[in-house]
Amino acid sequence: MKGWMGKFRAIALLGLMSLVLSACGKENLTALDPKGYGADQSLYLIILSTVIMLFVLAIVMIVYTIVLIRYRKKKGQEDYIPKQVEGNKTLETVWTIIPIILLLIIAVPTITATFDLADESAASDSLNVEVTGNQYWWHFNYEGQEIQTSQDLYVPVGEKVYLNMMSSDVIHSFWVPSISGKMDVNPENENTMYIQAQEEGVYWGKCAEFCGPSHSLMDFKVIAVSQEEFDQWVEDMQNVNPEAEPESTVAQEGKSLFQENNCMSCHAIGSSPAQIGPNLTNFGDRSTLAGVEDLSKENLVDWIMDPESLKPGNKMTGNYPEVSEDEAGKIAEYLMQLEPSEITPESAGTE
Ligand code: HEC
Ligand SMILES: [Cu+2]
Repeated sequence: MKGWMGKFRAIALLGLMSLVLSACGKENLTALDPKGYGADQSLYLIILSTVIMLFVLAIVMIVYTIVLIRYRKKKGQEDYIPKQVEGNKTLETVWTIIPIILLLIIAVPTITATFDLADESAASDSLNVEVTGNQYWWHFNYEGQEIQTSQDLYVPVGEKVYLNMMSSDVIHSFWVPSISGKMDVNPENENTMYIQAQEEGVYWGKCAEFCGPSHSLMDFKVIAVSQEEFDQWVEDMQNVNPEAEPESTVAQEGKSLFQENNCMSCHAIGSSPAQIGPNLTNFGDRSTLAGVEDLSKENLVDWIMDPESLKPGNKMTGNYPEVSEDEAGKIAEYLMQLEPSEITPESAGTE
């Protein structure tokens, strides 16, 4: 009875795990389908070490089975003591050398890749972006370009883009599985890495270091576009007039409400470096709200009235006057029409 229960439990656990794990590997959020140089290297190392580990497992299991069958205690030989091999030089040498060789096979490419990915020699001729991790959103400052943006990081495909990363509060970790490995984002010191997307597309990023109640909602995107599209995007972003009057009267009222309700003390529109909250210059071009929810007017109104229910512990809640649904609707109208560029997550392809 006991044995039967044990088997049943094991099978149930296995079934549950396959079910849970089969959900891993969402398109554009998987290290197993690399679309960037760092992710390419990681996958190669994952496969290499897995193959070597499976090889070791197979050898050990084969030896184990042979020993079990061949040397088991036989009838009539109960007192038989097999030949003792303790201290056998040949055996000791063989089982020391083989693991060393296997470890070297893993270590050499690992160390090479580590140095390769830490190479900064091209940094001064490349695009540099200052990345700031905040509870629970990401800020991107395109160095020397007068462009500040949040949540969506636009990069030219095929180019190395150097990220100089710091946190404004606690430790976060920048991770875009399809593009590159992880890098911790610390409050005290700057960490750098480069990303190099190999195909155009939209790649999802995650904060990979527990940073508070909304840690799992600290999503962002890397949007890889052609060099021409990227140049166009840069131009569009640089040409934004933060004071521009919206066309519709509702949006105009929304703009005034946005100014009156303290929103601007945290949110900049245009290339202002202020960043207590996400920069909203191209807010209407985004496809997600606060990194996690589909961007629609309805969701935006809900967010403005009650950000806490979407992202517990966020730094916006309670820091502005209460707004009515009608006011929130007008503000939403204003924010949604902040669409400076034709280059958006939608235009960049798969969502
Ligand atoms: C005390 C600073 C502060 C004030 C004041 C503030 N916000 Fe925020 N806001 C934030 C922070 C911080 C976030 C990011 C929340 C998160 O994702 O964890 C945010 C997020 C947002 C977002 C989502 C941005 C994105 O990139 O998707 C919108 C829209 C927004 N706020 C609108 C407003 C409006 C409208 C007001 C005024 C009624 C306002 N905020 C007032 C700090 C503030
Ligand atoms: Cu985080």
